[in-house]
Amino acid sequence: MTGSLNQVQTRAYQDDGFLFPIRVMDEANAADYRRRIEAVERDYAGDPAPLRHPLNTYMRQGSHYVLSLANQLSRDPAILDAVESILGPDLLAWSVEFFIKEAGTSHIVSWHQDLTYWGLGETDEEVTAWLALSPATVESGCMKFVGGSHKNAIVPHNDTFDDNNLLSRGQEIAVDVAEDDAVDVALQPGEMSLHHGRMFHASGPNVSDDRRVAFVVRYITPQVRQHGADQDFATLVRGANTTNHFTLLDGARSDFEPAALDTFDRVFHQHAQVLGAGAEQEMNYVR
Ligand SMILES: O=C(O)CCC(=O)C(=O)O
Repeated sequence: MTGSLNQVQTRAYQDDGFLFPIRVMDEANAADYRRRIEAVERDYAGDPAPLRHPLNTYMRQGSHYVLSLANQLSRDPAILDAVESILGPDLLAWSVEFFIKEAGTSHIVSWHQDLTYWGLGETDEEVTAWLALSPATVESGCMKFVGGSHKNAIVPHNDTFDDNNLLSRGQEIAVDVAEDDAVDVALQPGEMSLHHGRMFHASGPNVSDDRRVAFVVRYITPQVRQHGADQDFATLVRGANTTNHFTLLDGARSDFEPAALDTFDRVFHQHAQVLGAGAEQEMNYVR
């Protein structure tokens, strides 16, 4: 499958700050990826935890440093073709994660703009690719977007540290959000959405009887800079690293190799510092 966007699609992304649905693989392929990540969960989610951190910590950011499946999927040509249509030919994966909402749970994601705490400024050179590996419906807690909200600067956010909130600080936009205008981002397995880092977005609880399994990559161009720390890390997934703003690290070739666990910790601690700057409580990376 080639995934380059046409002019109408790229224009829609520029105007709305999001685009969906974009099919990047067939349902059987998506089901296979889901089966593989669920096998990782069975193998590594034991008690006591067989890894240095709870498995979900590895799944919620930097998963491509420790999981070959995440590394492979972050380089999927159809995903990269679509992202290239927005960001251009040189692409780095800054964060790679699995975002899972269990069936029949009350966890939500509050209204937020991704770039608020990432230290990357208000850049237009970042895009999130959110790939459904199970049905993402209103019932299962799909995302919702407010079209055009990426044209705002980063607006004030409050930290709620609400246990029910899947964001690490429970961060929430502190100004009125035009929720009635929000669009539900319903996706079938194998379809993805793209959204801008300043997009106002949120998601509701999963009241369905299936898990909501998503694979999410934050792609940036080499022009982006980390303003919150002296150094930051990323993985080159297409084209060339035309600057040295990010230290390049390799993705995993097999799962949880000892050297990869060290790499993960290096990135994790650095990102925790940037993401946690100014927070009054410890962040939660486990939910
Ligand atoms: O998956 C969700 O429900 C929210 C994801 C999100 O906020 C994001 O990918 O930026």
